[in-house]
Amino acid sequence: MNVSVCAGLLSAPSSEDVLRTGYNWQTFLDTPPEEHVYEDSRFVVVPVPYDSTTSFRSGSRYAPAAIIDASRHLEDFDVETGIDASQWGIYTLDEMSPDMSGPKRVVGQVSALIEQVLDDDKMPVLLGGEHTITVGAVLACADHVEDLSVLYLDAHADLRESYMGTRWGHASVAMRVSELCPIVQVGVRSISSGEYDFAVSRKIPIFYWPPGRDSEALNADVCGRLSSNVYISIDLDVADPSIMSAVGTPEPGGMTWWELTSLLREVAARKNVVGFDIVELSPEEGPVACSSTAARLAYKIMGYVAAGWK
Ligand SMILES: [Mn+2]
Repeated sequence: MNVSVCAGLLSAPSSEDVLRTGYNWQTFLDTPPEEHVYEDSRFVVVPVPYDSTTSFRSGSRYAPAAIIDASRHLEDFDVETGIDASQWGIYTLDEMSPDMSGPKRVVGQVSALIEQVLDDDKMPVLLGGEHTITVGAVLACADHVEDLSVLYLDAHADLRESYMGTRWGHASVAMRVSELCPIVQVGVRSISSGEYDFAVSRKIPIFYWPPGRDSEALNADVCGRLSSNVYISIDLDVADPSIMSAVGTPEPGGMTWWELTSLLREVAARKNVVGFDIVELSPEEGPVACSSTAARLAYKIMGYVAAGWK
């Protein structure tokens, strides 16, 4: 939340303060320009407005802007963790301009971007866009660290070899990721028989939803399946439509806010989180509360990670 305008009124304002009448800097948390310094930031928000392989309800290209806009209203302090993750610096890149010649090209673009962020020793926070962009991020992370695994939260298994003529679409993301490093899937409640057989034959751990046991046991089991370095990918349709209806392909019976955040908190406490993404928000398909929920979720994870940096 930007308080520089108020602060400016208490002391003799500079001409710059007088001219600064707006609040909307279009940065995550509305970070004002003087605090928005790439070199000083541990988190880098990477907005990727791409949704061209979406097969049902498109519109996730509008999600990065909607999430960043909603983040203006978040408190910097998080009462659950007792910390203010913004102290570690959050830099928001300009929206990536997707190469519209095909999803494979977009994967390459994302990969190059994330590679740079990791080379600069920062944590990428990818805001989609459709799930396809995750493949690019995982490519970069797998290149950057040893012993990487992916925690993949999604209502859908996304294990199709190809879908609607492309191997790089949103329905094949977990399949492509599983070719790069081990993957652990949580929250699945929509899967084809072919995908199911594939997951069994390849021993891909899938924690279906509902889990049929308490969160503590489940979270421990999920952590036990992950390696030391973890990339987290969150398709927002993993959440129940009662809290997240603004997604392209909603599925009933999903995770509650507390189930989702308790798992993420546990993973951040026990593993080295290399980066994460939040994808598949389609802001125009649901109430504006969904954009706020997505923004809060992104900032929650930053808090869980930063708690380990204290
Ligand atoms: Mn999904």
